[in-house]
Amino acid sequence: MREGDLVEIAVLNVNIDEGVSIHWHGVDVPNAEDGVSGVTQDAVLPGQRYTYRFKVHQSGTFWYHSHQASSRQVKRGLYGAFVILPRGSLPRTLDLAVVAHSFSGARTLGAHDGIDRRAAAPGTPVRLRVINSDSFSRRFVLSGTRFRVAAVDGTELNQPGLIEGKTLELAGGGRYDLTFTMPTRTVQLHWLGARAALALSPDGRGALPEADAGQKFDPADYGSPARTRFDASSDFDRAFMVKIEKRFGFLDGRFGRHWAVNGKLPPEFPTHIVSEGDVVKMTFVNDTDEDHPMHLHGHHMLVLTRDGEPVTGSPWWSDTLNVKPGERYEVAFRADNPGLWMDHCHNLGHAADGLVLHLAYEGVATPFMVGTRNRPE
Ligand SMILES: [Cu+2]
Repeated sequence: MREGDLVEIAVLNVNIDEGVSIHWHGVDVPNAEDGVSGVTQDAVLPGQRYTYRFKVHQSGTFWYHSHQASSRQVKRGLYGAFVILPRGSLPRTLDLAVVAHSFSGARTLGAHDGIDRRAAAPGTPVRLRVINSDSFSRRFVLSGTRFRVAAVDGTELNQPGLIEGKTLELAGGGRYDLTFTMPTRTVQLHWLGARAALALSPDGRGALPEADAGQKFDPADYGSPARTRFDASSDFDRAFMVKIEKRFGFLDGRFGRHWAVNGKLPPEFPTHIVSEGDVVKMTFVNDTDEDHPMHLHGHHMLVLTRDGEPVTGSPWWSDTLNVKPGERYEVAFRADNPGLWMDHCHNLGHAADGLVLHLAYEGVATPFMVGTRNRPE
């Protein structure tokens, strides 16, 4: 589809007993189309049909997945790439969406758990849209060419420079667009630690380049700064803290060490309440020993600082920000999409274990209930 298109997608649940709903990850749709069962709709039960309809105002790399019992359903394959091309005519490009996913241990890129070889004529502009549909951070290497990270989480970067050999670590749910001009030799996108790879060469054959893991690519100092509608020096209308830790207590009647936010266990997590137009600062602190890819629905977050250090490269907009153990991020967003939105960890097992917050616009309530039928996580 293209930016500006009115998109209609009919979802028919043939035989998934627990129901489904489809969320458009990273696409800032109107709230009613967000596809979260129990928040923006009821789960679609077997035999039922549900139609989503929205205009796409962004262009870039997104994905869709079930938001009903998502920790099980996404793992088992209820997901896909969702690519929105920019307006206007495009140069002829080899444009490939590459979804990385683990099926009970088998690591796949697209439909391949081995090497997917394809022919690409030298001189062809190539865009690889790498999507991590797993719950855990995954690392990739693109070898055989210099390249640019043209976009992060569906948002183009400003003046991304040529890089080579860097390890690309993608948050669970995150996306990087990699662009390069096809050389005369083989280029390989390799999932580190897996057999899965995508190899492009002029004749679809040939020796594969070494896939050495280099220094980690860091969006925080990549590309050039540009003006944004707000930045670290803005006056914020609201400021929220999300400090993630583990605490002993009861969750659904189970005693144990559970995910806590600001010292509280769910359901006593804070709900972040905003008014339309607010410029909001949010601070994420990870006081645990696991990554938490924090995914805010309906909005993109501008990353301001990491561990107190300002972002010095291109404006870095994220919808799925990986907060690693010990890290602290400050982000900002404009509350410009009224509704009731999830803001949750996209390690879907963590979400199922309660690591889910909500962003609520003043005066907005939902008629849908989380309970027996609707289980968004
Ligand atoms: Cu998490």
